[in-house]
Amino acid sequence: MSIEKTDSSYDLLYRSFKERIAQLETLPKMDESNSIERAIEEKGFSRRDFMKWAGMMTAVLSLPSSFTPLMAEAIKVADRLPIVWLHMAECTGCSESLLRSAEPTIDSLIFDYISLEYHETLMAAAGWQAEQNLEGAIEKYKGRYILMVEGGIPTGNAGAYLTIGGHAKKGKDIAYEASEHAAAIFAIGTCSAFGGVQAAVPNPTGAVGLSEITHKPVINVPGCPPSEKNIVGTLLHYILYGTLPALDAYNRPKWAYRNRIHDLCERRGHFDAGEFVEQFGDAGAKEGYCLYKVGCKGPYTFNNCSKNKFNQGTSWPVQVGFGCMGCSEPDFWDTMGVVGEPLSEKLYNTTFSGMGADATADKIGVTLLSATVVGIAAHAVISTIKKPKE
Ligand code: FSX
Ligand code: SF4
Ligand code: F3S
Repeated sequence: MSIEKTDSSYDLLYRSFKERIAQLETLPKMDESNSIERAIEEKGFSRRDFMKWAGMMTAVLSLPSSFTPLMAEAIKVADRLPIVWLHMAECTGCSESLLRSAEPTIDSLIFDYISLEYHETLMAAAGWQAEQNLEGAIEKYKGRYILMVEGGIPTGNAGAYLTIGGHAKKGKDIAYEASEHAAAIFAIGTCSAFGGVQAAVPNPTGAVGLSEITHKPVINVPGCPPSEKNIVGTLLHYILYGTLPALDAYNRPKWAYRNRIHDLCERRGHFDAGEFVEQFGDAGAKEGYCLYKVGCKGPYTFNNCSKNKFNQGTSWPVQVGFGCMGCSEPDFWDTMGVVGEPLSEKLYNTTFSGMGADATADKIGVTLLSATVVGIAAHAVISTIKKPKE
């Protein structure tokens, strides 16, 4: 059940955000020579661009537009929070999704601006020095730093499949130790949230998600990769609220993952009308018809891709005509069936463990899921009968 916020509850929220920002402002800046205004100017953005971005992030976090100035204030204090960003077993696509755009974006600029005390892709240090930096950051900012982890964590062979640095420390031990003293923990990407591609059957390295390594609460920000808005939004949410966001059954923030891809899809009208792409490149594809029959897993996937999009907000999988692969769902490599084929055809003789893929992210149940899949498949079949191919 969703609770409508009243004007007075927004007033209260506004005041509590203001207090939280004021509190963070009392903390020392990590780098006195840096400021968000300067970073914006240096990258050629105007104040107007920045406020537009703040407005967009306000909407992403489902707050009213009157909160936009507060959002701009919140990002200014982001450099007071030290961040430790660890890499485990993965492709680094999560960092890359934020950093490697054709032109600098405000999101990538925020990534430069926040205080990344330790980030293996970005830092100059290597080997012994890198290890020392990590230990130093953990010690110095004990209980204050935000831990962001990218990648699945191998546990097989006592964790020996992932050893890092001069002391050959195991990834699982590094992740555990860093989690122990963190103020908040975010698992960035499907690998860190649920194990990801390296955890796919037969999972030779015994890779698991971060939440299986630490006993502390982990906020999962899945996607392979997740959108930069969901990464930056998770940080902004923490800055503003100072608490964990409302989470779904898989510890994903509801503000980002409460809706199904299918329900926010621009091709949904075609699904309902029974207009499907039957084969990549056919006449239906040119008309922008629904991609269900060519393997779109949007009906079983929770994410906000159609709203945020990727590559500077230019596009997302369904828009380019490929469909959703279900990349923000646990074990999607195993449970979402063959890429390019509808899931329904595979469901009846497989054990589907992809819970959470039903009408709401809170309802878990294979039975419910099966009913949905059967319903969707039946709709696709009936639509074909009703609409004979031209
Ligand atoms: Fe995994 Fe991130 Fe996919 Fe890659 O590092 S979520 S393989 S995009 O990059 O962890
Ligand atoms: Fe969109 Fe895929 Fe749903 Fe079709 S099946 S409406 S393309 S999400
Ligand atoms: Fe992933 Fe599907 Fe979005 S494949 S990027 S959740 S559209």
